[in-house]
Amino acid sequence: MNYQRSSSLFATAKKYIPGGVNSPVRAFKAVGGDPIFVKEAKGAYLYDEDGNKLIDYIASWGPLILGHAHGPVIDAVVEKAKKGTSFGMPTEIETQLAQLAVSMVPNIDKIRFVNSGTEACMSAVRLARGFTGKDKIIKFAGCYHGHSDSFLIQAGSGAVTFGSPNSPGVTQGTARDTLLAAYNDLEGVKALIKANKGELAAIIIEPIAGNMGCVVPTTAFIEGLREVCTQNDILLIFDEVMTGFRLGRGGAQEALGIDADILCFGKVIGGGLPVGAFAARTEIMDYLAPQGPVYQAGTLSGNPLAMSAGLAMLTELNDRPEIFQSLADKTEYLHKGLDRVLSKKEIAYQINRYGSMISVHFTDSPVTDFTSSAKGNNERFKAYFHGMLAKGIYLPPSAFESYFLNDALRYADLDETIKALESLNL
Ligand code: KE4
Repeated sequence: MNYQRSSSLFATAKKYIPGGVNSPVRAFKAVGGDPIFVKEAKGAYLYDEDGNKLIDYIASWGPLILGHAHGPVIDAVVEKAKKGTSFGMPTEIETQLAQLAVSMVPNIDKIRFVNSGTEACMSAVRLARGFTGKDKIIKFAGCYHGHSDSFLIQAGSGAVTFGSPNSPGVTQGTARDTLLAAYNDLEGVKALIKANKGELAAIIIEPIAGNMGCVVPTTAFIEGLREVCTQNDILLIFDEVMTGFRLGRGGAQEALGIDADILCFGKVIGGGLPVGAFAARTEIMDYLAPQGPVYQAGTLSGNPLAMSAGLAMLTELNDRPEIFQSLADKTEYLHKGLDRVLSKKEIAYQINRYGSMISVHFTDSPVTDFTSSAKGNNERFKAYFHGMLAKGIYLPPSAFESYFLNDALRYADLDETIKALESLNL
């Protein structure tokens, strides 16, 4: 496949945009080579600037769960845009999306819209600190909650790719209030709670992790986490930016049967436009300005254009919940096919999967946390990524990411993906 125009566009982009991209993980640093520039997309397919057609497994990192340029979403956005895009004033559609989200997600009475998952998680932590009057939080190595200072401590996703888990610019003062635990290590969490008695406002976690590849919590760990939070008056924050409205109407809370105190959303809730959100029971949410003392704001928060995309997407998912099972079935089919092919190649590999989230790791030990994920053979991952790309399969350009299947993918696309892997020498 020819990528000349992408490379030329990348060279120009680098003159005006740091690293040529507006988000680091897109730059292919983890896999080498120049990033692919997309011209347009429809359904499960990307069409790049060199005329290549690619089967898409990232769906803009999760949002496009119904496929690219999905008719009802596009129609809603076009119609709304004709009436103005944003007013900085309340509009009915914000309440309509809020009401729908609250009806779909367990344990929330109210929701506040923001413009990204980062804003959602950052605001959720500030709210937890304001509500509890305590400063410290626990996060997990390999989990990524956006690029707010408090989270860039052994973060996952692009932050790991750059091998600079503690980003310059994050002060010691900030880092001091973020404690680090290992995913699936409940004893480690208990030790941190004991050593910081009475100081912990919240524990924030990706309930199904996607930013160290897909990593699934053990039942004992996630149930134990809920228990220790309750026992120690610590708020449990589920970062459902990836899992929310992807694993099912009620996201990871419903799938795992765990009640969180504050929920963070992004990606799917915006239908492909910039929307994040955080939500909780009234007692907590009413601490937020202008109702309560915890300040949080945003010029474009809840803008009707983005709301129209989110409302169209969540309405369809709410009306057609069978989509979630269909996505999980397709992901299981892909898992079995990749497993069948890789098992014949006599190489060490693991495939982690939950719902429509899946990832391949080239390591012989189970991937249950960041340490085990980081043991993956990245040279082999690079060969895998570029080999699949050469066959027209677009996977996440980093081993520290999850794939996101979309509803437009057909079984024929999955077969083509499995066949492409069969042709690779890894
Ligand atoms: P954004 O600020 O990128 O909208 O969301 C931050 C975020 C928060 N929480 C979770 C669980 C997330 O996965 C993310 C963002 N995900 C990455 C992909 N792993 C976004 C891709 C990128 O950084 O360009």
